[in-house]
Amino acid sequence: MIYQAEQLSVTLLEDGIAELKYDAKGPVNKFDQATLQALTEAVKVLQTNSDIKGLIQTSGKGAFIVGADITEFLDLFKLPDAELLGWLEQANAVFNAIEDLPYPTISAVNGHALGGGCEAILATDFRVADTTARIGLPETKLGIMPGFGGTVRLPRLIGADNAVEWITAGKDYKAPAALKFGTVDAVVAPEILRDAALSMVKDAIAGKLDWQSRRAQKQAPLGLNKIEATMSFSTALGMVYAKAGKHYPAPTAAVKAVEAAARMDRTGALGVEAATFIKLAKTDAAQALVGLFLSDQALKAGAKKAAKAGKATNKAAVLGAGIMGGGIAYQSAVKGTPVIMKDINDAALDLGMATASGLLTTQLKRGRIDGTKLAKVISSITPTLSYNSVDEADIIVEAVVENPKIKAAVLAELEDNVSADTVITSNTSTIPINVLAKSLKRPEQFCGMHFFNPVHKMPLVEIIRGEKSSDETIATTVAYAAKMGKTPIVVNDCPGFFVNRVLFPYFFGFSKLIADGADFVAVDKVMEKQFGWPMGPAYLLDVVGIDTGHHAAAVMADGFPERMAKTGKDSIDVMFDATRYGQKNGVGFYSYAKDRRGRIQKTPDAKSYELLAEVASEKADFTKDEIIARCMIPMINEVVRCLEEGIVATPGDADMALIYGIGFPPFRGGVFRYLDTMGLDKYIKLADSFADLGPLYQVTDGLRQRAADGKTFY
Ligand code: T1G
Repeated sequence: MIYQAEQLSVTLLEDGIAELKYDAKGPVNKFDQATLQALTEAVKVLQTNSDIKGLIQTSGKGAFIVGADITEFLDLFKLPDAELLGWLEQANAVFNAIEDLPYPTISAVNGHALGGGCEAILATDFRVADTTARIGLPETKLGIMPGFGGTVRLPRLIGADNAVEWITAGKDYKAPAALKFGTVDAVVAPEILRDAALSMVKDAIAGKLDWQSRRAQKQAPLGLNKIEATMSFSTALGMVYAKAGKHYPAPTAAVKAVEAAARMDRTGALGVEAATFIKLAKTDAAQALVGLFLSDQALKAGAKKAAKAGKATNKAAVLGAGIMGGGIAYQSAVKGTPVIMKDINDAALDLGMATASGLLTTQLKRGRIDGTKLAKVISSITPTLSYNSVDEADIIVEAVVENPKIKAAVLAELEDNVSADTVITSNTSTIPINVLAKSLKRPEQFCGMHFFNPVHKMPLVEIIRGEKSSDETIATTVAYAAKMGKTPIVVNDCPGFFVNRVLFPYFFGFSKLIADGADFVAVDKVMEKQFGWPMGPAYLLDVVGIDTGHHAAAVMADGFPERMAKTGKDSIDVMFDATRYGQKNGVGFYSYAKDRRGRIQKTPDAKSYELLAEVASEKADFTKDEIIARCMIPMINEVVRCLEEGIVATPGDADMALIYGIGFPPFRGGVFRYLDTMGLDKYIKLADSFADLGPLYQVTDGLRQRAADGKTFY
């Protein structure tokens, strides 16, 4: 061993080959500041030890390096530009030094080599990967871009167009794809990875591999002339902008940086990269997206803890084989938990099985699963009309119709047919868990499990803790949801739980806007294009279903009469009374028809305007800011109330639930990050200017106090 630190070591092997091995104490190798410091020192040894003739760069863990340490980012990004530049320059100095070592260098890549981890392997002359490798530059997903030379070295290695694809998509590539692009030079089985790297470096030392010209090519400016460059980059820029949109500046900034640096030498190109990185690091989008990564990690950690505290689910059961039941059964089975699907009639079971097999067939057609897997998953769903086998399940999800009486009866009957330690959950979207628990003898074994439609696509599952739910019941349910590949978020019981409780005030804000003469198409456009929602409120109501929305609105009005009680007929009632239930029956605010490719298209419908005239005053124009404020303030205030009342545990939980449950624009980071970014004082002033619109616009005393204390949420 010629250098040893906590995170990495350098060993001199036979034949003058040095091995730089990353093997940190924690679960992954990452470039935190301490590792960068250790690498800086290790590289001095590599530069000065005259016995070294070649280098292999390896990892002692199941993955290579996951990149820079994201947990350091929020503090780093707040630093003055010069200090942030210092961080980038330290990494660049050390990667340049590796690239300039006076002997051949090879990386042996296993598992994830992401971000800075990918950039570390780009610094060596060659790369050999094993079949577990996943290589990529995910930085743009965090609202930033590669900062340790990725935008400089990757284009020079695989061409500007390919590099732009890698950098802007932010995804990671499996070893064969990386080989095809030329990011790695060879792919081998994991058992022989190190030997393959050793053999390559020996070949290079022996002059059988021309590492010098390889290196020279990687360091030279891109061989594009100005016209070629302009043409290829402007096409890429157009495509990237069309996909990322104005709210996500990182992908387009990255393309511009690659373009600007294309004909520069390494120093100049790294300078362009660093300057662009610093600009992006200071954007609200970067703060929000990095924050979301951290909140997501906190949720994952919670799910891991739950898996230890709760009971393992080896078999599950779903009661009620409708669209939701079928979707839940599919999701359970496809992620490896066999599931019993019980209903009271064959037709319903057929529908549930058809839902599951339809989803599997789509996966098969897309090449994501093969026929064997399809057969295995289908055979792990057992349809049944009787309770006989239901007791085999460790956890049961009740998903019968959303009717309190029917659910109560089904739950009571179910409890009598299962053993005392079975966990029972209800997939209800509106009925309080404490109400349903009353029909059970063992309410401590019961909680809510609110899936979102379509189950296979929506990442969130709200786990609702009733007054009597035990900690073990919650832990078992959280662990099962995580096993299903979902993000479980635990909330306390209240009407609408968390997501619907905050969504309906937003719909009420929308309805009031319509009543005051706004055009629903214009509102949707502003909420989509300006605010960034995937769907505006009218469109979302159509997708949720006006009948469902109408029912939930009544539940919310009942639950929170002081703020949400009806003051008269509103736009949702108008659509409901006209049996315009939205996408499900082809007409709602919009009308829906399939286009030639079979995709459902919406068009504004004159009939809607005619009907809405009953509740709307004369057409009035609202500014974009007014539209956003009038829709968002009721939601924001309700989210704040939920935190103050302990319905959600943390701002991070709330923000993730909003993003995963209803598509709150990620670049805004959720309601609490949005408030922090805007400034609480500014928000309160804004909300107060709309206070005459009613109690939904009243800011809580808690928020005023927080603002007065100068506190933020994060
Ligand atoms: N920073 C800090 N911790 C990280 C991390 C990272 N980059 N990546 C993973 N972890 C921790 C994670 O918190 C967890 O810790 C453990 O590793 C396992 O992760 C300058 C700017 C790698 C695909 O964006 O996508 O380099 O909870 O539970 O599901 O250009 O983590 O066990 O204590 O998620 O198998 C670019 C982000 C940074 C990669 C593994 N890198 N990570 O997923 O396990 S920007 C990324 C992931 C950068 C330079 C720049 C995933 C994963 P603990 P896990 P997993």
